[in-house]
Amino acid sequence: MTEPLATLEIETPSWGYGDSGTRFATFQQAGRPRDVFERVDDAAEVHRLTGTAPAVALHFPWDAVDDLAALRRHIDERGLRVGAVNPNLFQDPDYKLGSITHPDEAVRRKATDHLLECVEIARELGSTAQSLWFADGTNYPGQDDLIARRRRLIACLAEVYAALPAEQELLLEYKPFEPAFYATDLPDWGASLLTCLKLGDRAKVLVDLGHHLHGTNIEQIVATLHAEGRLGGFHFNNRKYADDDLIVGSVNPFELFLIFFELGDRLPRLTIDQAHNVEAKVEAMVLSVLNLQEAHAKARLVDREALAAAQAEGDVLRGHELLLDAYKTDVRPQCAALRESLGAAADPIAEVRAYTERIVAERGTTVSVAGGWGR
Ligand code: RM4
Ligand code: MN
Ligand code: MN
Repeated sequence: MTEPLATLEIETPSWGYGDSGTRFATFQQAGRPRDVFERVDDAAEVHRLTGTAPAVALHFPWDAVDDLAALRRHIDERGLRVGAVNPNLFQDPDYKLGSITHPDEAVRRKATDHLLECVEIARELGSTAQSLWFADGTNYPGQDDLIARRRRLIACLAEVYAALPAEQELLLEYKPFEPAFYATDLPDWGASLLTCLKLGDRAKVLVDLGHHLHGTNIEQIVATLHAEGRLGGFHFNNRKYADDDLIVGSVNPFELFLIFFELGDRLPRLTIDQAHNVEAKVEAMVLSVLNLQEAHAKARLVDREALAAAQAEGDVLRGHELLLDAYKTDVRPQCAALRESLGAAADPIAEVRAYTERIVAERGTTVSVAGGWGR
């Protein structure tokens, strides 16, 4: 009975527990973690309550420490493992005109060196992926040479790929706009995939649900990349408008269900990438994991045999109805029972409130000095 949840492994993001903001303000929250060790503690609580969030993805330098072995030990002691390592190439003032696409060779060198440093960090922490997102792009036509930027991007990534140990993959995110508003250097899955094909087999595309223009059929992108063996994983979140980074499944739960349906039994790396600006952070993360559990469980209810038969017969609506049958099933009791059988909580939302009260009392309202947008 534990099977459907036992196959699910969600990585929660260290940066989702710290302060985050919009370009207007960052609201500091009482009880927020003061360092990466406390961010790991929050991730461990999410796993304890849900039973399916055994890894924590890290962001560098937000999560930088002097002693990586101590961080690895802490993660281990909390019953977690390290997820993907996410280099940060978007906050240093040197990157105003780009990082690995910057017109100045010296800036590209600095950016590439950070990526290489992250490869070593991952090796020391036992992580198996570099998850890359570049804020690179231009704001105006004519600002820079688009083809030259692409050449620079590929040259830098080829150097990084060559340095990857066998156990690490390179995951490449894309995003149509923001912070650049004319031409983002990796704007869509096609641009990411073409780059991955140039790099090698262990370079794969990462799909962030908030990184598409409206009307894009994300589940079809997922199906295509998955079939080609080039789907590296996800950054799960949800949005109404753009890269809103809201709780997974909060706005479009049907899309989430369809994504799991397309994934079938072969699940890639499933990471959450959220920014909680006004909501309680640990509770938001728990809710995201629960929504992922439910979407996954519903997708497994689809009668695939009947579906194949309907499709073969050209019965247009029968196939659609079979999907709806699964989607409309209330799987909450089943998921609660499965969580309990994994030793997690039947009702994680009810239990997380006590944890939030405890961390507010213990951590207080001290301003954190690092670890996210508030730094
Ligand atoms: C970006 C992108 C990256 C994430 C940063 C914080 O929009 O989604 O994956 O690391 O935000
Ligand atoms: Mn992302
Ligand atoms: Mn994003």
